Amino acid sequence: MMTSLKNKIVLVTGATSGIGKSTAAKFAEHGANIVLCARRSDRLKQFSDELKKKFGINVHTVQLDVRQAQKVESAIATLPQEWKNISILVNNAGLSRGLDTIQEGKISDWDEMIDTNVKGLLYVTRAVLPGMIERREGHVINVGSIAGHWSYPKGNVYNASKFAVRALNEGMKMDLLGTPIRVTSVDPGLVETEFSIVRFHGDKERASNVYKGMTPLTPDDVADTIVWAATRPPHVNISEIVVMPVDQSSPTLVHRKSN
Ligand code: NDP
Ligand code: 8X3
Repeated sequence: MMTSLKNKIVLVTGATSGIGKSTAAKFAEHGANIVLCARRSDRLKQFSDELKKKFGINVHTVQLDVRQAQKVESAIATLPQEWKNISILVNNAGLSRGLDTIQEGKISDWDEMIDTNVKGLLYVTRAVLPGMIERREGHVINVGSIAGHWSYPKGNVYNASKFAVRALNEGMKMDLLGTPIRVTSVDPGLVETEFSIVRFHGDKERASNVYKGMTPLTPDDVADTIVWAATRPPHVNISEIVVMPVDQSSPTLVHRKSN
């Protein structure tokens, strides 16, 4: 029997944009109640209102920077009673900064990627998992990347952060063996979101060139994959899914139309 999402509590990090926002909306469409986490409170408020109105579900917002270990711990520990029983955690908050050789890379960019993509994912998971284990119910879904399967020139630290997510995904499944908790990594190729604008520090023209002449994935494509993994029968663990646009076969092999 498929796992029902109705009235389940789903916590999504990085829910103010792109893949996280679409994922929250897809879970809401299936009747789940959603905890939206991200740093931009104006977006959280607006999106929460939209979800409640459109799907008639409950939404709780948590303004949270996943890099702040103590704040993450206290945000999860002080969730209102009716929001404590998180069934699904989607570790999606993440970013790339810069596309530079190691010899020219900016240390502040490296810190931001490692602190968000690796340490932030760990802090949130550490705070949420004990409750899942105690209740004997839960699913952690990590948003990795094809960048965690293949390195590419100048991807260095972003690649390393996503290789780390893959290692943590594998390790979590091992550490949770013997519990009913499921662990999945969803690893997309090119998805058109704010990702490249963030990578290029706000340079929208450079960002749009990343997707020029090809058809990228949409955030909804990735959200569908995440929801599919979450709705498999409880004895089925989808460990890892790589999802790419038809126009892409590795980080650097992208088919582009010339005009
Ligand atoms: P977006 O930039 O559109 O969204 C990123 C989200 O992460 C935003 O909601 C942002 O919210 C949140 N975020 C960033 N830093 C933090 C932080 N420190 N604390 C809390 N939230 C944070 O990018 P995507 O949707 O594309 O990225 C989502 C995930 O998908 C990332 O892990 C990315 O690495 C991965 N990915 C993306 C691909 C792509 O091609 N786009 C391909 C493969 C994987 P706010 O700024 O409000 O905090
Ligand atoms: C994002 C995809 O190829 O830009 O994780 O690194 S890529």
